[in-house]
Amino acid sequence: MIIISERINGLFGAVAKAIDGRDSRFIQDLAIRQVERGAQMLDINTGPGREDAPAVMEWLVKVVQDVTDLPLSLDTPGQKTMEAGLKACRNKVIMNSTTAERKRMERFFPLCKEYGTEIICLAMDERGVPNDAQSRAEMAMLMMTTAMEYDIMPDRLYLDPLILPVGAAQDQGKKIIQALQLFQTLNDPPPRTVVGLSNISNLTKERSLLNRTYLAMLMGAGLTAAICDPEDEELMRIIKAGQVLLNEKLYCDDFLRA
Ligand code: THG
Repeated sequence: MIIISERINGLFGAVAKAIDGRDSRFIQDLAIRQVERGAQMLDINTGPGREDAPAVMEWLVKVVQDVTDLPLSLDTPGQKTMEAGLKACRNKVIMNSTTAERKRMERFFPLCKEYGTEIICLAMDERGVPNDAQSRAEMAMLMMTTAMEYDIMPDRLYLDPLILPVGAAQDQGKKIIQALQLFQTLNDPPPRTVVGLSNISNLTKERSLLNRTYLAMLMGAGLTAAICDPEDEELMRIIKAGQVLLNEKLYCDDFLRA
């Protein structure tokens, strides 16, 4: 399981404030803390409603790269913002993300090829997020075959079934697990998968409990990577235990302390 930190995101009030004040120390301390807590990749998101998103993305990438060599996941639907991030990046990059919308694929797959990145493919299109596993898999397949037309092989993709909040779409939790399993049958070797874990608990009171319970289920279904909060210690304990149980880490009596 690859841990991608969700914390460098203008959605968080303190991060938005640091962006407004171009407080590079705050962002760098935050980035270093993510690495120390076990993040293996950092998601970078300028946050909602910014006219200067391309400039902010460029600034965030530069500031973060000054303190870490970890791969960066550039999280934006905007072409200009994505390009600004790609230009500034010398670390390994994952574009986050394309959807199955033709226009979005036509913009983002050429960038993926030009910059030699990996790319996350979200199972949604202009009609929104489908409400069953089969339709999600059909969209994933469409993105996979379209990527190949741009010479982007499936091993450069991460397929994302798109987690919806349990409070708003309770029937989706199980369907997302089924979608994740279906995705892995679409190619050989099985395509990699990713989720934005905290979506599941949006606007609920027991965020950590829901996040970590769901993550254990997703790990059991073969999830490759999760965008999540490495500062959630209970979540990180579950990940470690899960890795032992899935034979990804060697068992020893002290594994939780190791
Ligand atoms: N898939 C992919 N990328 C994604 C998502 C996904 N990127 C964005 C998101 N979903 C994952 N990242 C977050 C980041 C923060 C939160 C949830 C998901 C979050 N933030 C608090 C909230 O909204 O309540 C902010 C609290 C605060 O204001 O301090 O929960 O699914 N590929």
